[in-house]
Amino acid sequence: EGKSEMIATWLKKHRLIYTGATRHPFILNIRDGSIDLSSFRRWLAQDYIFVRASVPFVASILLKAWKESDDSSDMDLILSGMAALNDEIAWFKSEASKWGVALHSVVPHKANLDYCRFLESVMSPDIEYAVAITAFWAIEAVYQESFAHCLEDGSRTPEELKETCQRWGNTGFGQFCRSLRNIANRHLEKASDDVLSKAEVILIRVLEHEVEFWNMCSGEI
Ligand code: HMH
Repeated sequence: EGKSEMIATWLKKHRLIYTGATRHPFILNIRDGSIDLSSFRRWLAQDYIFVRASVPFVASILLKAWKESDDSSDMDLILSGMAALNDEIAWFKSEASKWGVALHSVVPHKANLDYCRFLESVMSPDIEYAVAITAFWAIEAVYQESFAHCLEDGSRTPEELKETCQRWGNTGFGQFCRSLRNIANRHLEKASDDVLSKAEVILIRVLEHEVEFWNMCSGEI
């Protein structure tokens, strides 16, 4: 069994759910300009909560990299991801004030709570580095692919949403995701079959949570 490009193998195998997460109607509606601004505000408020929950998650991956990785450049990349979260939190605060969204009074919806609980489960010391870094890659890759799609030629993304799309759709973030994917592939290559099957399950869980997250933002609640 070839283990050299596990992520590519899994993306082929789970193409349908991957496309469901990266080409969700929420994103397609941004791209075609028909997005309901109340959906966008809901996304902004809920994602702020998710991004805050990502800080300890990424910290847990940093800790696993420090303990388990044979390559010190893994830590550098994960640290740059943490620094980006710091920027992102500041960006959410200023964006929220632009849109009149009161971040301190946001109540997390169920899909968000479920996703944050999932993040917390992956933080457990029992979860192997190869599994956790696969989850981290998938979480970031969905946003990168989704928002980059809103900036492609032919998209009709509203002017006031372009900055948001740039945050995750820019080429620097694309490179960050490719580096994460390379790290994940390198560790999966050395992983046991047991770890491999855990990583594949985690990948599918991430994609399902991403779809539920977009559904929540699109919904009328
Ligand atoms: C729900 N998934 C969700 N929010 C995000 N900000 C990202 C992924 C990317 O960090």
